[in-house]
Amino acid sequence: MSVKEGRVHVTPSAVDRRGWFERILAIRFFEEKVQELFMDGLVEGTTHLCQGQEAISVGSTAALSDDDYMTITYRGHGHALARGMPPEAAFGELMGRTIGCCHGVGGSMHLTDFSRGLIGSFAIIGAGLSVAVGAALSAQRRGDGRVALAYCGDGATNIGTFHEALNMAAVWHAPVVFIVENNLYAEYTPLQVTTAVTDLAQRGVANGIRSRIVDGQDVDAVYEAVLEAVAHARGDEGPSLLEMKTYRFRGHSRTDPAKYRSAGELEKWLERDPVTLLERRLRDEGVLSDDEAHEIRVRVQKEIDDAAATAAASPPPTLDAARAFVYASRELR
Ligand SMILES: Cc1ncc(C[n+]2csc(CCOP(=O)(O)OP(=O)(O)O)c2C)c(N)n1
Ligand SMILES: [Mg+2]
Repeated sequence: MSVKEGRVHVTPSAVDRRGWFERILAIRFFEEKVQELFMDGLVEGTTHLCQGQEAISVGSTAALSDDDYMTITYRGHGHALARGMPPEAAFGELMGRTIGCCHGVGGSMHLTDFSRGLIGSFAIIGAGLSVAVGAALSAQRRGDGRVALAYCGDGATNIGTFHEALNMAAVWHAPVVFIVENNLYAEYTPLQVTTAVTDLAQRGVANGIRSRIVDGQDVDAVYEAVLEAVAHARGDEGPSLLEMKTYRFRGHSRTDPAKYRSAGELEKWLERDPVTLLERRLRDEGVLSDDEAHEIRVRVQKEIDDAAATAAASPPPTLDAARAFVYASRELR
């Protein structure tokens, strides 16, 4: 199911896809728990949930090798979990506990784990794109075949850095894949108010980058598109941009009730819930039985609840920790 040593396995196995179902559910349950913890005052600051967009995290990370790079955004809980971050490390970071992936000093918008190629999660929109181009260029120089995957939202495509990163990647033929998660809103503003084009893939084309529009609700479609783009990048055929059409089921952040949506819009998108779509397809194909689906749901929910409890029992960092991680050690390079 992955791209390794130049081989591309396009057809994922039944075992792989059952694994995707577990992962997509884990992200959905994780985000529901985060909202609960936030309302209970256990998550400080803010938090940005990704319900509705989980197929993108799961499908895209499934197409990567273990040593590839990823830069993600503040809406990145799902990406970190899909990349293999243990839920207690993600919960711990959100709750400011030492068990957190950044020892509890980063918070919700900073889920980073170098051991998994998660080289940064960025609150400044568009910032991760240029970092991914840099990582891709480092791989190109070393000739180690690594690829960088950079995620951003639709709003980020109006930021100067977006165009700078795309242009540099195109000019230098960087092995990077840009994934634009077009969920139709930047904070509380609909896309058409801020952006003159409807299909953001056009912006890749304008920068000389191979670009595609992908159904972001369909994990199989996401996997296939990213697998192809990654194979191009690894084969020295340059960068790609994939515009994933998607939707967030919750508000932008915290307690945003998302009253700015048009009537019936959420309901229309809920009909294409990525979790339901995958479950229905796996059942129709006979890959997942009713009993198996039930067993997975119960097990994954328990794993998420247990992880939240484990994180909550972890102590907060001491003041020394604030100074301890300011500079990178040589081992991180
Ligand atoms: C450079 C910069 N400008 C403004 C902001 C404030 N801001 C935070 S999220 C956001 C909207 C981004 O929308 P989008 O890129 O579509 O991502 P989404 O939240 O929908 O995932 C804005 C403007 C910021 N974080 N960084
Ligand atoms: Mg958006």
